[in-house]
Amino acid sequence: MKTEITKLLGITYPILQGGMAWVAEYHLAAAVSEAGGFGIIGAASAPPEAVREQIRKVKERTDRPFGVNVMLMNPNAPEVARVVVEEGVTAVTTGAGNPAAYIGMWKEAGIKVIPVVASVAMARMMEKAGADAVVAEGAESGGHIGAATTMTLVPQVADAVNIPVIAAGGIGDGRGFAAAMMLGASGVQMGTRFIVANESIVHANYKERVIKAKDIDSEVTGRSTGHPIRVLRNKMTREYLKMEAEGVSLEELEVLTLGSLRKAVMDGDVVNGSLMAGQIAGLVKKEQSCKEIIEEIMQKAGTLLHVQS
Ligand code: TUI
Repeated sequence: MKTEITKLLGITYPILQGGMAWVAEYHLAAAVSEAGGFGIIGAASAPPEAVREQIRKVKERTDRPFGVNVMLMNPNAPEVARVVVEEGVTAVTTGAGNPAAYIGMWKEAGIKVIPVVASVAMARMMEKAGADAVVAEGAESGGHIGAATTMTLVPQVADAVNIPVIAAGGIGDGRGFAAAMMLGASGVQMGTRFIVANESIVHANYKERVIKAKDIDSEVTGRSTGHPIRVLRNKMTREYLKMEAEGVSLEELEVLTLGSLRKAVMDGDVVNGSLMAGQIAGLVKKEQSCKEIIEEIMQKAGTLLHVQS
């Protein structure tokens, strides 16, 4: 399938893998790119030299295009932004902030820039700043989220900008992919479905929680602190939401969540860990290779979109 996104990135299928903190490391990113999608290393709060190492490891595993997600709330973001230029990747996606300060530098280095946005205003601003495409991410997503849903955000962003739009949030199969294209997207980004990929290094306990999750098993913590994060419900979220409702200080809430994503991903602590996942977790039923996931989605989407046209 050829779209503006496959052309922009030089990939076979317009499926990007979300730059998930701790989860999106080199094994997963390389497997997604090898399967014809666009693998992304999630730099999250990793030190710049660790990001460099991750980039080199992907290059050892695949000659296909891949990218890095720069999480802008990371105090190291300026150094990570430079590492990406020094190492050279096909594209950078950004999250949780405004990447305007880095766009010129990345573009000069020939890197495509694809900010993740959660509003029409931000999408317009990014187009003006020189972005090559945007990911319009709805609040069905896991992790740090905006307010609008994918169904409402994607068509409004598609109408507002002239650069290609990638839909994210709530997409987990060929039906979601086809729906996103109907809303005006030229590609999709998926996170939750790739958490359970064979090649994902996420602890088996976390994968099992995603696979067993039902439609309404996620919660949003941190709405009152300005950092809304979607996670699967557990002891940690119950305590967090209770403390949040009691008006506990941001500092105390941070103590509860500090290192909690690492605990979930690496140690498999599904009780006290932060199990970031999107609302589509209810649809994710089994562990498969990235190749199986991508080919299954493209086959179903191909049938649906063909019938449409
Ligand atoms: O970035 C994400 N999702 C994330 S980042 C993350 S790591 C983290 N861990 C603990 C606390 C906070 C973050 C986990 N999940 N998605 C992309 C995204 N970006 N969603 C929403 C936004 C966004 C929000 C505000 C983009 C731009 C923006 O603009 C604000 C501004 O500066 O104008």
